[in-house]
Amino acid sequence: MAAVLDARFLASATELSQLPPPAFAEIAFAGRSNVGKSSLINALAQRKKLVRISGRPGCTRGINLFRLRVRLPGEGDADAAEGELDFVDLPGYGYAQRSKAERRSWGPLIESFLSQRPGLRAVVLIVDVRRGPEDDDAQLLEYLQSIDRRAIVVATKLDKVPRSKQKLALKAISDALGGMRVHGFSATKGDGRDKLWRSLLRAAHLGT
Ligand SMILES: Nc1nc2c(ncn2[C@@H]2O[C@H](COP(=O)(O)OP(=O)(O)OP(=O)(O)O)[C@@H](O)[C@H]2O)c(=O)[nH]1
Ligand SMILES: [Mg+2]
Repeated sequence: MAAVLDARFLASATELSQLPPPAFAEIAFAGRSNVGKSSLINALAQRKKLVRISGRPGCTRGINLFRLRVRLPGEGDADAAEGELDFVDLPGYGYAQRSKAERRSWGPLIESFLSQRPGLRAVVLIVDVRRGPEDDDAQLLEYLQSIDRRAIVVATKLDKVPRSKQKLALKAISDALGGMRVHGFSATKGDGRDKLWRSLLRAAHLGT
């Protein structure tokens, strides 16, 4: 399902005005620094190196835009349709080693993107399944709700939790978020990929 026919880097920006005007539905990926945003995008796109993975946290500093062409799941192969959508890798937040000035400069960039980008259909909020949502995650979620943006919560690095404890870990995160649906995901193993794709396509108005 959701075969990715093509995935390419489109643009990078440290200011909103540097981004190309929206052409397709956009899905943004947000989360704390080093949580696994870029890895998740690569796993969804089935490309090992579409997005650079940081050895050091805090690697993704600007906004990076990627364009994907996907085969949409249909009734049969004969009438399989295609669709395009854009993925937006947002800079990670909450990295303590960064200078105060830099940390402060990120809030507005993320915030202006989330509030002003007209084609934005959903924001994937990524948390570490072992840590759950932290204060800044909860604040972002609240902000998204206040501006009426759809949030999709993903708990990643699921492979780091023993299989027998995964359900409980996901339930705890869902409970902490007032019962929101939480997608388990592992970029290394591919767990959760199909279900997450289905949610993304639906949010982009490309799926059923
Ligand atoms: N075991 C495991 N490791 C992961 C997973 N996802 C990411 N990682 C590792 O976590 C580290 C950070 O991953 P990135 O994808 O660069 O994280 P990021 O959120 O994009 O980081 P910044 O861009 O720096 O904010 C890397 O060493 C990845 O290999 C996962 O699902 N499982
Ligand atoms: Mg990154």
